[in-house]
Amino acid sequence: MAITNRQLAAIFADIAARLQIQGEVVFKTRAYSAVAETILNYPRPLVELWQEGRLHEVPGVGKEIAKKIDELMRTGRLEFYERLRREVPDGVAEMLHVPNMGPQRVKAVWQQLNVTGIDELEAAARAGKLRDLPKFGAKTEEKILAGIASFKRRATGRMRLGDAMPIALELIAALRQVHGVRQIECAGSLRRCRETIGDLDILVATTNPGPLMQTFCRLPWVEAVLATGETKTSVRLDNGLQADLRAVEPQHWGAALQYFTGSQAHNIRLRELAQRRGWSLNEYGLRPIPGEQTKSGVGERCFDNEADLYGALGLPYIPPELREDRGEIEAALAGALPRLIALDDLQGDLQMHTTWSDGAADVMTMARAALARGYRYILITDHTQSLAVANGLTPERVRRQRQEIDQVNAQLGGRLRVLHGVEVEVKADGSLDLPDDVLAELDIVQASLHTGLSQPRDQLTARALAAIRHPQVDILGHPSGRLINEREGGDLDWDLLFREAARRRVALEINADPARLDLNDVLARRAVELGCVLSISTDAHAPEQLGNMLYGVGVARRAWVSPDGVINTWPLDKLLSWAGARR
Ligand code: DGT
Ligand code: CA
Ligand code: CA
Ligand code: ZN
Repeated sequence: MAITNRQLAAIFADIAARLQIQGEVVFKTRAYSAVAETILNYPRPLVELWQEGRLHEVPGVGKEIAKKIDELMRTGRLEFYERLRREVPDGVAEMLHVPNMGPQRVKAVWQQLNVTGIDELEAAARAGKLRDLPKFGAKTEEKILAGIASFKRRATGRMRLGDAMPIALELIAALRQVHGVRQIECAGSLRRCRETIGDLDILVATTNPGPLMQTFCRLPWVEAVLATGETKTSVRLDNGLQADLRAVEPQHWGAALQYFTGSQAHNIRLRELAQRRGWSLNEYGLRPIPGEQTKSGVGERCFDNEADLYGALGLPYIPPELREDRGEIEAALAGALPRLIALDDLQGDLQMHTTWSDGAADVMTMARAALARGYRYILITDHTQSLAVANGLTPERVRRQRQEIDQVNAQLGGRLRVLHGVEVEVKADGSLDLPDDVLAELDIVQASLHTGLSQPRDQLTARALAAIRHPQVDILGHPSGRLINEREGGDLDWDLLFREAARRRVALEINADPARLDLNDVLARRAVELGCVLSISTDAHAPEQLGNMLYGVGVARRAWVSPDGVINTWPLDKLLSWAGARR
């Protein structure tokens, strides 16, 4: 098969990139990237010029490059390129596509931290490992994380909640200072805690919108102002996300916040309900429909808070996470809204890693961080032996880790209980990666699938079922294995799995890592419907990642989950007797 111009151009562009990372002199790398550009835009297929012996007519194609094109046309491969690919791995070259990662930075993280791909780069940045490299610093680390978020967003046009939330909070903190601001909140999908965000919608109640709009345009995260007016401004942020700022008068705050929180589907249902009661509903409030008799008399009604608006329509307050038209309005009318779980309900975190496997901190550091969050217990769940890339635990190391955990518990003097667990690999045949007697010594065992996720449905389901039927397994971790914007989850027979988990009282995890959020909202709701208990855990690989819990709670709220069905809201003795009852 003939090589197309596009393929040729891609090879030369890639050669340029890898040479740059190696530190090759600029004029050489420029020659390759320039010729790539030329070939991509060349009006005739180069294979024809090659056949005619006229490659030298292509601008930028000198002797060296002509020889390489000839080798590619004749053999379909280029030895020079193959060698370069061995020297600079694909994952390393790919990092060059991340905004804010130039060749020198790629080289530095690769050679000094042994980072060989974008996911590892993200993990290193989150664990604070980049800031200490020469010429990096905390600011650069932050910029690289923004670059990764922007890179990953290209797949779907939507950004992960965990990438959007921190910047939204920073924007809000900055704008809150502006004179005249009474209320400020993020509306839209972020407030509803969707797993990905299309754009940010910031809403402000103010008597003085002018200075607010000006301040917004000048914030350091703003890369471009797309449109600006008296009460609305749209900008593009440096991570590629669009942010809309709207200002409303304080008396319209409630109606506006409700309107701009959405979802659109929820709002449509709410407007229908209002109409049946003789009102028209918009972002300013309720207005009587002319000629119709309204229940509450006449005149327009403004709302300075959302609850009053819902109340005026005969409804209890509906939390934003439920506003997806998934039965919440019917439930509200019937007085059957669930009491949703909140961050404060959690007494512990049941999945985290330490330096015993691929975590960044030791047991004591994680325990102190958990104590600072007000937790009563944590479960340490390091990886097991077959996950060699993560330095997984052998039986012997599990037992040594136990000694360290006992020491930490002794030092903590009962303020926090550190439980000993593992995140045991479910192997390709459904068996577990540690012997039963080792698992039996642990307080709580979490099982996870990290490999073979593309197996056919029957096989994958059988593996997951085998795991939850194992007498020592208490929790199934990140059950689908999906990575948002990166990898689809496994194809499982969910109902079958959920029914079995419910029967065995094995918990299913909502993994709060913003890249996972697994189970997702829809599956978690189904699991609860079928009688399952859940755990919500961060899977933290560094102490600050314990703070990701809010994303997991967001998913649980979107799944209509109440606290009593979540095992880490339980007191320690209840948790341990639940685990003990299965063995
Ligand atoms: P996103 O940005 O795709 O993640 O999702 P949302 O829900 O944030 O959507 P967005 O930003 O287009 O609009 C924010 C909210 O404003 C939306 O949830 C409901 C409300 N809204 C915006 N435009 C309309 C509209 O044309 N009709 C209705 N009913 N509501 C709208
Ligand atoms: Ca939005
Ligand atoms: Ca918007
Ligand atoms: Zn790990």
